[in-house]
Amino acid sequence: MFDSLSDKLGNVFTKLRGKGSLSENDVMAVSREIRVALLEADVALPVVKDFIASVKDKAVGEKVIKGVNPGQQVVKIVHDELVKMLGGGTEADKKAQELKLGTPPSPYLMVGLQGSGKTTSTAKIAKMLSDKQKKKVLMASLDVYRPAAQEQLKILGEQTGVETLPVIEGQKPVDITKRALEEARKGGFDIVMLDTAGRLSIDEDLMNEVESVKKIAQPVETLLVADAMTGQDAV
Ligand SMILES: Nc1nc2c(ncn2[C@@H]2O[C@H](COP(=O)(O)OP(=O)(O)OP(=O)(O)O)[C@@H](O)[C@H]2O)c(=O)[nH]1
Ligand SMILES: [Mg+2]
Repeated sequence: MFDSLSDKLGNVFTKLRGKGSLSENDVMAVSREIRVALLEADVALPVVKDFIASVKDKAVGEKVIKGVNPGQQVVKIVHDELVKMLGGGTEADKKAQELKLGTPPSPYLMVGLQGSGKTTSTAKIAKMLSDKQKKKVLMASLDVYRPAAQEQLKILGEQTGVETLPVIEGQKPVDITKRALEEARKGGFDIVMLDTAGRLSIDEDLMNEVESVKKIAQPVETLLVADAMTGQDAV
């Protein structure tokens, strides 16, 4: 997906670079091509519209068109806008993206479709929190359905050096949640990460279960894990 997007944008830019001067029509034509490239890469329409509008805004200005090297300048404008769109963001944006930390132990609930990467992401985030932010993290698997799911988290815990809640065979997700919160309190943990079983929104029993877990855990963060290749269907 990214390969085809960068190929297409590359072609647009190669054409531009050769141009000594640039008319408003050139900018329009370029905008159209970028628009198609982004839409084909499954970027949401409102995002594309905003993006094109702000590129056009900056590129059509007198300074660019009459400048020494307009083609290059437009390439730079597109580049800067792409960086901004992909999360450069302001300080306030970055602040908003940071994970919340309530009064310890803060419960984090990991949810998402089957096989979307919940367990892997649980371990990755736990490792980041413990290595970079020096937090004491406890991971607990609530996946009592898929064979070896709890074992999977335990192994990831050993690999990352993050503690996992000892597995008690036959315990239900709601009870595991209570035990995880209790252990986290007793053990002085900052964060307790609850890795749920994968589910489909049409599976009513499992949806009710995650609802009860949520009620008990009162998570400060509920993180939806989605496969990036799903595209906009994920939303
Ligand atoms: N390429 C790639 N593979 C990933 C990534 N995250 C997870 N995987 C793989 O995707 C598969 C499923 O990952 P899990 O973390 O077990 O997914 P899950 O959502 O916990 O799965 P269930 O608990 O069965 O619903 C595994 O083979 C992982 O190695 C990722 O970021 N990139
Ligand atoms: Mg899992």
